[in-house]
Amino acid sequence: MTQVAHTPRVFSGIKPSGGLTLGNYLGAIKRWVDMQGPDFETVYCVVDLHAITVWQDPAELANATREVAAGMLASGIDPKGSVLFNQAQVPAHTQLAWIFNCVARVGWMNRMTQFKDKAGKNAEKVSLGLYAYPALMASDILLYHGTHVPVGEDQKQHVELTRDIATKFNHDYGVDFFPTPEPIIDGPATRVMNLRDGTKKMSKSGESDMERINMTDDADKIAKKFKKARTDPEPLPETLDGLKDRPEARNLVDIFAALSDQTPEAVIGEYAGAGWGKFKPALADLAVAKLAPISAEMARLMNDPAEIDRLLANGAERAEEIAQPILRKTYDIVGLVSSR
Ligand code: AQP
Repeated sequence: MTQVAHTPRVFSGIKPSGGLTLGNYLGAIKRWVDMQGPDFETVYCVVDLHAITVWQDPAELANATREVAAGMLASGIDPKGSVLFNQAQVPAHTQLAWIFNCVARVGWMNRMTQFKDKAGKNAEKVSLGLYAYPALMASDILLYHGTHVPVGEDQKQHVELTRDIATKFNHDYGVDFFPTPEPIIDGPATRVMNLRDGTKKMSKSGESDMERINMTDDADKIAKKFKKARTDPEPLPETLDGLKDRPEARNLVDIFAALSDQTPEAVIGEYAGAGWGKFKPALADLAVAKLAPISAEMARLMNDPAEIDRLLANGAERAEEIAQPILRKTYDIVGLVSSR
């Protein structure tokens, strides 16, 4: 049995576990926008079922789901060219996830560093869903026979697990059905770090609002957060090598590079020898120039939630058209009788 033949297909998603951050934008959405076009079919998902692996207030979850969709649209995801939807509206994700729960091994899950980080000392008390989440993520990707998965560095291990699940499924059932997708992790901002601690990544759900730039922050907030961002007393070096062991400084240079579509080397070339008093305001101005039009468009879209819901429903229908034949074939392969 051969793999379903199709144009290379991109799949990626974002959890509506809070508002979007600059990390989500630079590490994911901005790159998703760039991948739209003739080379790929692009499928982008608000992965709401992943969000509930930790407690979410229902009203806030519904709002965040629409806001993440609005952020994607405002950043340039084209709902006609790309398939844009929320995961809960396509039940095939959870149907395939169950099969993958039965393919993945407990030992594989135990190696997932994100689970260890999130569960911490509380591993006995977190939800079973948080533990099984990588199998649902494998289902998200493989349900569309996704071949390319643009993600931030933090998701690399989960895409590798997806490859292991695809390989084991194909091997166990003696088929060549699921592709082994490639993680696409490129550009200067694959791991945007926390503004108060350059060794931790910037997260939606981090403790302090000062540690992240939210896509909805206004110009004053952005300027204040960059001004207060932790750095060291040294000016910017002459070469990128000089940023080794200076994680906070490196992070700000990488953010500048990603926002201005330059390499970090080019940024250092321009700002060699500059102090933070010069670099931080320039970075804040750049961030405001890039983010202000997006947040204005997000606000406009959020004024008409019915329109967002209509777009998500339309995307879900298109997603289902791709997903259903793949799920049906998977049932056949596994021997699950599906006679209606
Ligand atoms: N700091 C980051 N730098 C680069 N990329 C990032 N991504 C997230 N944070 C950064 C990328 O954004 C995509 C969506 O991620 P997600 O929201 O589904 O999950 P996450 O990585 O767990 O994001 P958060 O913000 O850290 O959420 P919480 O705090 O709720 O766990 C992915 O491609 C991710 O790599």
